[in-house]
Amino acid sequence: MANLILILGDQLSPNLSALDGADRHEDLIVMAEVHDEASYTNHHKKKLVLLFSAMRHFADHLREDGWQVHYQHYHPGNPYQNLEAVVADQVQQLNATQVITTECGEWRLHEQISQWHERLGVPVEIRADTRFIASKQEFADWAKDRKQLRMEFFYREMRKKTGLLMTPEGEPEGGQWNFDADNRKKWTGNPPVPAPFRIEPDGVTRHVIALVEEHFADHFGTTDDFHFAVTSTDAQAALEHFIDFALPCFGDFQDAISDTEDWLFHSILSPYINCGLLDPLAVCEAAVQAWYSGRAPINAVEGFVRQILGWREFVRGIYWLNMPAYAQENRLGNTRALPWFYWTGDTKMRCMHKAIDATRRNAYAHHIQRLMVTGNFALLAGIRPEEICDWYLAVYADAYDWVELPNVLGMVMHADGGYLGSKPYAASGKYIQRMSDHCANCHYQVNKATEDDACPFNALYWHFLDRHRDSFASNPRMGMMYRNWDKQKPERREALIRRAGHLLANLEQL
Ligand code: FAD
Ligand code: DLZ
Repeated sequence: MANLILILGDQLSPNLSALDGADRHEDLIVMAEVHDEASYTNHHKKKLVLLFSAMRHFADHLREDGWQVHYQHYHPGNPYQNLEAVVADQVQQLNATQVITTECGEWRLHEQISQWHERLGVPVEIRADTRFIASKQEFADWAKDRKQLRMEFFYREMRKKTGLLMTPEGEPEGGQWNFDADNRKKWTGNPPVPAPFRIEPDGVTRHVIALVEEHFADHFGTTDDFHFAVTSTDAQAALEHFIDFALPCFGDFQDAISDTEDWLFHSILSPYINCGLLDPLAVCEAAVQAWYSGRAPINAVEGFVRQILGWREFVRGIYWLNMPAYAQENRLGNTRALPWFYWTGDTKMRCMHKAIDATRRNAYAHHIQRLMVTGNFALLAGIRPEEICDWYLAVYADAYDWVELPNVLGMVMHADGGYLGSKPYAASGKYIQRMSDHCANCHYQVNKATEDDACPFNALYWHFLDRHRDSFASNPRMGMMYRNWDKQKPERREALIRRAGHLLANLEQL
């Protein structure tokens, strides 16, 4: 009585619920590199290399551990180019009595798998993904009857649930839930940033790089200098590297942006956490241990834990509570197309060029680049949510719909009407100047707003506020912005709106 156990490309965890109670001798694990998953978006080449190589290593590891594994390597000539076709074929070959899988991370594929029991003619058991700290039901229960969903309050529940950074008396360690106010320093070169963790590609990865170069040549990005970990052992080493060298400064410089350093003090762990090579709770526990043993300060450790225990769990909850309608939201009524320079980096705006160029090279940009540079620009320019969401889904090694969509559509674009965040993260060039050293190297002048060489973020910021006055003027967190706008002379306001109109009509030339 054999079961077929399907493991997806982002389920590379030995403690996966689909494996609970499985029989190494009877059951068959199926993993498959398929065209439909590799091309539902223009995945960055490095993301494809990471996933295919990590999947291959994981399958080898399972075999060494005594499991029977059917693994399909990618080839455009394969007869089965989607997961259903691979599974259907294996169900037949094995004469399987049922299919077991862990719930899929995104709506698109989840919808398909939910219908497999009818299409395959065998029962399909879909188990909860226990790698998340909150179950979907737990989040739904928390959200029920709340007028507003705010990450901070959900995060406190997760702190209490896990006991992370909690005293035996049930109080937050350090006397505060949140040390964000300490985490806004600009980075000016000191302390020096640690070298990023790197693993040189082994034979499997080199083979996959060649495969991606051959069959996915038209995808975004480059495979050059691929140095991601592709096994859980190496991902664990990446975690230790972060804790030893970057975590102590993570908090102080969490919001900083640099003209010369791609990674600063960030962990670069999301690609591993999201595909299952690292367990999110274990990552948080390791950071907390660093605080208890005096190796990192509380503002760094709390800030880091909040991102995973708070934001990561919160956006996943929002996603599953609101899909599929959430993906259609466009409450600000945006209509503009995504400028082509998002794909090329070919823009005179230094901050945008640097963020997009890093994205192209690394399949990575840190949070503040995503939020306050490429995201902020898309918000101010009124880009259609669907287009900017698809860009973010394509270009990052950590991008999956469940985490990308709420971050982009909710946090960045405010397209959900403030459901996820209480106010839009709209900012002028001044913010970028305060947090980075880009502006000194930019073609545009950050201290100007209406002239031909003025930083585009400035006039676009005022235009955004002005055109969305009805949506935001009564938001208490935005009152000051509107008072600043209103107290400017009418001629100045007209000049700003004129300049913004010109910029919006000529986005491609910026
Ligand atoms: P660090 O800065 O070191 O943070 C530690 C960890 O916290 C990350 O590894 C990640 O697991 C978690 N985290 C931090 N912020 C968030 C967040 N807002 N939502 C969920 N998890 C978070 N993250 C993704 O994993 N996939 C995405 O597709 C993604 N798209 C984003 C798009 C936009 C527009 C924005 C503003 C943020 C997005 N994020 C996404 C969140 C965040 O930017 C990345 O998780 C982070 O930059 C990953 O780099 P890191 O591992 O060095 O993170
Ligand atoms: C992202 C991705 C890619 C690029 N390729 C595969 C694949 O070939 N086979 C597979 O099983 N999974 C892949 N994935 C991950 C799935 O798309 C993923 O399970 C969903 O995005 C759900 O989060």
